Amino acid sequence: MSRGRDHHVAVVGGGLVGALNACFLAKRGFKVDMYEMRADIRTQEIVHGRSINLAMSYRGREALRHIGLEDEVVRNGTPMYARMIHRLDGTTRSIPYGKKDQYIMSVDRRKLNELLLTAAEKYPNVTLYFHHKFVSCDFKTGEMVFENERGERVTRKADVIIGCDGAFSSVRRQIMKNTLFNYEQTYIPHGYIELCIPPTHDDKFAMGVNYLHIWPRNEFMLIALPNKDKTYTTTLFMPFEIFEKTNTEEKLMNFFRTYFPDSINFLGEDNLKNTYMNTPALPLVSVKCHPYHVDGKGLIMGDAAHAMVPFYGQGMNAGMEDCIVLDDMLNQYNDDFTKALPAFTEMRNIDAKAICDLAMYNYIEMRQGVNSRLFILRKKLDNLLYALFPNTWIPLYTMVSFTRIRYQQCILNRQWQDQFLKRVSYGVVVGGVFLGCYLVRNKLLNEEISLLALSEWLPIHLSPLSKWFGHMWTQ
Ligand code: FAD
Ligand code: EGO
Repeated sequence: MSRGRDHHVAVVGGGLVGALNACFLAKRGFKVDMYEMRADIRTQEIVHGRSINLAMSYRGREALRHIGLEDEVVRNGTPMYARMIHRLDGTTRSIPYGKKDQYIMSVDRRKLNELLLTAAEKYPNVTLYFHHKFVSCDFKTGEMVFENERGERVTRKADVIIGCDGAFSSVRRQIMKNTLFNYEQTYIPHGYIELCIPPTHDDKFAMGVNYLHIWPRNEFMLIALPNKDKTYTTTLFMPFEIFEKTNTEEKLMNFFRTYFPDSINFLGEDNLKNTYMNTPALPLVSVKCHPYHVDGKGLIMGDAAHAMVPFYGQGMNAGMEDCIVLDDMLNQYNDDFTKALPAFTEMRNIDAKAICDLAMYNYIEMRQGVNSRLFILRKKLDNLLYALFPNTWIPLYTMVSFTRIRYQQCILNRQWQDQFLKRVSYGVVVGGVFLGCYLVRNKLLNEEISLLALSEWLPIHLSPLSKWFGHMWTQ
């Protein structure tokens, strides 16, 4: 069989994962053809689509480092060193993500995509095709059918077809027809719209810059990520049912005054009304499937393989990490796709399922009674234990966002932590009561802190997390 330089690989989809994957494969020396259904975004004035900016963490950065793009992306992004929690009364609290060098980055989706396309194009062995909508293929012969701008069908050929064509993947649909394939998709009741917080009159950021701003309100969630142009992209998540009910400007303003009063000043009333009334809420879907490969001939990666709800900020990061995993497999099997592709499924399926579950769990947890006070306490407790036992006690968010510990292992570690907390929590609480009484009597702690600690640490320890995962993983 043909290997290495003379091997033709087709990458379907020129989004974040497709363009990055083209770079990875080109670097290995394959002849790469990338097919994107849309126009070249670098030539477009307005690009329609989802989410304007994204939180990039360690896994995404590591993937970019492999192809020498990390520094440029970091230069173009805005670091977020902490989350800023906005309480209902308008007061804010910030809790750092970790040590100074542990931060997530707000990156512009379009800029990142453009950078990746330009990087891919620089390889002499890469060809980019736009206006090529993948329609179908035969994995045995490697023949693919595309539809061009004028609706005409064109046929192309490749030795390996890799689908990086997003949550509604056509390549996946093709795999579904051909082989034993398990597939599961879940729409959640929530949808989202994006709003924009403009700069202030004197051209400054309206809020703290280097934060991920979160307004946790159970059923409703608002988040804001900073952009380079001093705006924030603000995302409102809420049930479609509420979107439909909130259908007049008056109802909208009442809703915001009730749940996000401080955000109105930042957004501006007219801006808020205009955007809300003129943009439809978009759905959120979670996809799990197995396997990801068809013999040594086909593969799906990124959202095509594992779309997830955005409540962990890991979709793009996981998709980019896929590219590292495939690269590792090709190293291990000396560019033999018949061995590397099954190995990719074997390695990645477990971890993709894990991060899909973690994202869904965050959705459930944030909805079910995680008010701002509990959120702050849980994060503080995590940070405290992390500071005390940096090697043993790594908070879940830290494992997921600042390490490349396998997603599945992150869950297992967290289960161990929860088990441990459960066992010692009674002792800690009893000891804490005595210590607390002692400290209060000696006026060493103010009343608020000790009361909060006593009344809320216990329920946090006994959070249903471990039970929930215990249930899931023993099924
Ligand atoms: P896509 O970005 O969907 O790209 C697929 C590409 O394939 C597109 O260019 C499309 O035009 C093309 N295509 C589709 N069908 C065909 C076809 N038939 N033929 C040819 N081309 C085709 N992730 C994070 O890591 N951090 C975040 O903060 C974050 N926030 C998010 C917020 C929201 C609201 C949403 C919805 C998602 C968020 N994500 C985030 C997830 C992230 O957007 C995705 O995981 C990521 O875009 C997946 O990249 P992809 O290349 O696999 O798919
Ligand atoms: C209790 C409450 C325990 C995406 C909440 C854990 C996600 C979850 C959507 C944040 C950060 C990047 C994000 C944290 C938790 C992006 C993220 C988090 C959101 C929503 C998001 C955090 C885009 C969950 N990271 N995160 O710890 O700061 O904690 F709020 Cl709605």
